[in-house]
Amino acid sequence: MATAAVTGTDDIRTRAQTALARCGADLAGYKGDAITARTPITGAALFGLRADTPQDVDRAVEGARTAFRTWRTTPAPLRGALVKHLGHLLTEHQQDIADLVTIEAGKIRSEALGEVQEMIDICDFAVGLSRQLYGRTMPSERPGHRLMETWHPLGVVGVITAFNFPVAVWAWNTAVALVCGDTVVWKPSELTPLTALACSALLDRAIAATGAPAGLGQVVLGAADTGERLVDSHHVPLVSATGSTRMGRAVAPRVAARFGRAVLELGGNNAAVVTSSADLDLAVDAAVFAASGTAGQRCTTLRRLIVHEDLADPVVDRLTHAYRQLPVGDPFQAGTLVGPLVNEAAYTRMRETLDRATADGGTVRAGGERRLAEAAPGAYYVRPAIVRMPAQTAVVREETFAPVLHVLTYRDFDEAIALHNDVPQGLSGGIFTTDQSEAERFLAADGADCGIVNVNIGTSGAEIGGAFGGEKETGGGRESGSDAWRSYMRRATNTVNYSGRVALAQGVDFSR
Ligand code: UN1
Repeated sequence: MATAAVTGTDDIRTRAQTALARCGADLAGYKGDAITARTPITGAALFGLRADTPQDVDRAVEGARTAFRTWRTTPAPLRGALVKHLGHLLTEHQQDIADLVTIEAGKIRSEALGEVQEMIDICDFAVGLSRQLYGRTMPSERPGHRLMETWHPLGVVGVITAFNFPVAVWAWNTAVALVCGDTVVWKPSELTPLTALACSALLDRAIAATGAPAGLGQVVLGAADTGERLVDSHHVPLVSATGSTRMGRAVAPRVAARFGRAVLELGGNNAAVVTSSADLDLAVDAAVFAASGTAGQRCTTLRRLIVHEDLADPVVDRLTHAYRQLPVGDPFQAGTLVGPLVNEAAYTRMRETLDRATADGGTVRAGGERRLAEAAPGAYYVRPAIVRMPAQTAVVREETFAPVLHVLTYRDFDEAIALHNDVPQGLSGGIFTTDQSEAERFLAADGADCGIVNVNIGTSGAEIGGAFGGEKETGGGRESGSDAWRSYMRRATNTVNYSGRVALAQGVDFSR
């Protein structure tokens, strides 16, 4: 039981200052009173920072545009050298960035270090990619002609990130955008300005060390108006935005109105099916991490468990038993598995969700109560909750960014798939089964309708090598690995005539 006091705000402040200084970030240069950097560990304010004005955003975009003019013709493998250097700096400063992630997002040590590892991994991936931005050559229907495609840099990419993966999502976008020849203006969450300053300092150092054009990576701090300026800028051909579906609804039409491109990674309401053939030890173990890890604050968090009705009681019993043992508390403390919620609003939403679920006939089988309220009155530590639901009611179909796992039951497999898909979001899904035909059916065209679909793995914790993103209200964007890079480039189809004669496609005859 985590009753020990949490790390004091003064210690946290000192630790943040040390990490920022080691990364080379200029905290003093950002001093101000528009944004308050806080820590969910105690809920206290750490530093006051200035916000970038809309004019500052314009200047950042202009700086990134200027850098783009040089960067777009820098050979891609040389662009890779910059990202390689960034990867080295991230390796060197893995502890520092992880400290800031723990301080601002409340992640436990292992998850904070894992997030930085995800950044290092995407740098490796992008360096390899810098020699693999392949275009195809297609057979031309005309004699003496060559038909091919070339991928060119797009321009300035606006990257908008959320508090819960304050640095990895920036790295997915930035590492790939940079090797693609783009430049980046980053608008981090208001809740995590310090991690952003540290990462942007590391990128600046990598730029200086490799002789890349200054200005190709910019950071702008601020609230919604800062983001809006970036979203509306005609000089930003691609906006990659991660956050709530509500944010995506605001961003997407604005980008579309100016014919910009958007990569959206929005809400998830991820489910896993536990079939009667499942290995229950594995399923329960995986579900506990997926549902309660990161205090339920991943877009891939497991929010719904769809269990065969014959197994519902043993599964819920095992889960509640596991939940009772979960150490909730200071994420800096060794052994803690569940850190704090990001703020009071998250806690209020969690309580509202539990009240609505109960009103719909749900039974809270574990958790939901606040912890450490005396030791840290400004922080919001909660026990992750399990709610047995009689049906997939409206509250279950919404994403609540907190650790609430709704357990539903099914009788036949088609019903399980129907329940799985019957939510507005489509990010990640999983199935626990030892029956190959169930697994294959879940992966098939009439199976799970998400962008990420797993077998015998929870819904969270994807590797960077695959494309990351989802369907429906999740926004349809793909970031990170596989061929997600194509969104960051423009494709030119080229036909070259070396025949010395005019030959028209489709056999058109225009002879005079
Ligand atoms: C997010 O929560 O926005 O798959 C990203 C995962 C992580 C990324 C989550 N690799 O859970």
